[in-house]
This record gives sequence, structure tokens and C-alpha cells, in this order.
Amino acid sequence: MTRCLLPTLAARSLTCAAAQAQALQHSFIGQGVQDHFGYAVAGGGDHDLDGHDGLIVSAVFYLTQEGYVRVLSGRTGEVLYAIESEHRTAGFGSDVSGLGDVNSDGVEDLLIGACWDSVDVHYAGAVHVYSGRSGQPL
Ligand SMILES: [Ca+2]
Ligand SMILES: [Ca+2]
Repeated sequence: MTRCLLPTLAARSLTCAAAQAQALQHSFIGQGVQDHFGYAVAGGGDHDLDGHDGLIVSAVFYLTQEGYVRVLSGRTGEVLYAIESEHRTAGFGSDVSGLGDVNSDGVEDLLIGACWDSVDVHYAGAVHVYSGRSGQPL
């Protein structure tokens, strides 16, 4: 009889743990009409060194497809910093990703796509690497 009871208790514990794991932690809402905030999202490293991983979120259609990327605290949800493209219609943030620590400062850096960037060639696209610590280009 005991052998049948143990799996039942274990299943209840798993169900409760699974339900708690699905609890909403944060919601992030775009602010501009047709910015498409959340177009690309990625988990990021611990950019503010608080012991918790953060998030990388783009709004690729901001300012006529110029685009921006925000790095958010995974613990508090606050915006740690934002990065904007300097090029109109660049599609900055068409994809975002953590990259590992390419400058060896102890913080995971950012890889940001700008698939419609036309710096040298019309709509040739570009990929940019930024410091995860400061949000400055590397
Ligand atoms: Ca953090
Ligand atoms: Ca780094």
C-alpha cells in the first residue's frame, strides 16, 4: 500500500512545482505605435552583476525601422540600458543574442542584427557587437 501512495505524493509535488514555475515574473510592454517591441528576444548574461541573468529585447520597427534594443534586469525588470541604431531603416534588433564574453571583462556581450542596414551597400545588412556591461560598441 505504501508503494502506491509514494508515487501519488510525488506526482502532486511535481504538479505544484510545475504550476509555480509557470507563474508570471515580469511583463514588458512596448511604448510606441508599431515599434514591434519583442520582435527579437534572448536571455542574456548578468549584465549588472546582481547574480541574475537578464534579457535582451528589440523593437525593430521603432522610428521607421531604425530599431532599438533594451537590456533588462531579469530580477527587477528595470531597463539597464537601451541601444539605438544611428541608421534609418536599419532594422536594428532584427535578431539579438548573447555572445559570450568577447572582451574578457567578466560580462556576457551582445550580438545584434540589423538586417536592413545600408551603410555601404543598399540593404546589405549588418551585425554589431556591444559590450554587455556598458552597451557601448566593441
Ligand atoms: Ca543581472
Ligand atoms: Ca564582455
